[in-house]
Amino acid sequence: MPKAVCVIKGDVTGTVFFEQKDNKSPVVVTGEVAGLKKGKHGFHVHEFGDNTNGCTSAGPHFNPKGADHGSPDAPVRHVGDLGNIEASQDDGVTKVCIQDSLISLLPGENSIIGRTLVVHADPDDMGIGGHELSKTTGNAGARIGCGVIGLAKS
Ligand SMILES: [Cu+2]
Ligand SMILES: [Zn+2]
Repeated sequence: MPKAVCVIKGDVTGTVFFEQKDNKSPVVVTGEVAGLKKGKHGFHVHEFGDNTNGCTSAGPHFNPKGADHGSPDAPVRHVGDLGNIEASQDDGVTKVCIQDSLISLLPGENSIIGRTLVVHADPDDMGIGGHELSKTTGNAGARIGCGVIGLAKS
């Protein structure tokens, strides 16, 4: 059973774990992010596992099909669109608990291994906010923490 892990660094910090039983099963994403402001924060897999210039070098949302940005449960979305995580208070610890059927830990077009997980300052509007950035980034604002997703011991 493939497993992966991501250590998030930046203005916020955290550790996020990924597990997938097999190629027909969703990826289960769990973990914690500390230091968020109260509210929703965009949570995405970005294309590159490159953090040489901080989270900026991770590039755009992971989008192998060239689709529009959307919510995780929408028929049209980027593979990397995992929606939001929500902090219930300022500067607390926010639990991550997501299941996603599009991302994969196995080799193939949708594999997220070696790419970057990014946490944003603002809510992801799921592509429907009417902002000029809604269809590309969900207008989620600055990248306040990120880390490369790597294989973990299974
Ligand atoms: Cu993002
Ligand atoms: Zn997206």
